[in-house]
Amino acid sequence: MPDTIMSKEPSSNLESAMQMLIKTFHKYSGKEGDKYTLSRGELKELLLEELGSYLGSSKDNEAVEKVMNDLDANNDGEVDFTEFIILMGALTVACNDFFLEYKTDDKPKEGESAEKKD
Ligand SMILES: [Ca+2]
Ligand SMILES: [Ca+2]
Repeated sequence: MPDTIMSKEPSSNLESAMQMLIKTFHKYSGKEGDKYTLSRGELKELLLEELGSYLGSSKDNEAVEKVMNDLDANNDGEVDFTEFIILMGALTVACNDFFLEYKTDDKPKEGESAEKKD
């Protein structure tokens, strides 16, 4: 039962990360309309407040509209938790790709004073 899972203290970082995803979603989804889905406005708020650095310079309505349209798989104008988790999955994959690229290309870049590991 979700209730018993959520009432337990997370025992690992991964469990707390999962709880954070759920809590963050509901923090915004409960603001207007359906409590369990994100409206366009709620999604925008979540993206700007929680993922501002990922959106980078594209903090405009067009970018939010694009994300909304990409995420709203069933075209009901709302992003439900399943649709939201797909975005988080895609972003995490992108972060992992970046991490792997950085790891394999381990030599310090020119002009950057990267700390040397022994
Ligand atoms: Ca809502
Ligand atoms: Ca939807």
